Amino acid sequence: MSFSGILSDSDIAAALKNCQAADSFDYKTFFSQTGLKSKSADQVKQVFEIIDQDQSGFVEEDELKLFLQNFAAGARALTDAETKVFLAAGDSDGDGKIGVDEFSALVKC
Ligand SMILES: [Ca+2]
Repeated sequence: MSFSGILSDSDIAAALKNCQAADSFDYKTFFSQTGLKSKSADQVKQVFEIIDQDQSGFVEEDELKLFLQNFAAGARALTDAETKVFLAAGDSDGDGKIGVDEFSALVKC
């Protein structure tokens, strides 16, 4: 598991279970339940680097859509509506993608 040493498997499982239904994903709840919210800046950065699958330095909309699959391979994709809300929440400079600073701020909000 790519998040081993950062997040606990049981916290991840509980957070994923809570957003199994389409359009039930809430990033604040998810960051809180996975324990990510209380992690150090370095650990949040490590998580960002996993989510940024093509290592472009940004999490783009297509990567955000598959956000949950970083936590469990069998997790669902986010719906278009969830992806848009998530992106809008994180993209504070309006460039259409989420940088590491934006991600860190979003996790802590
Ligand atoms: Ca990327």
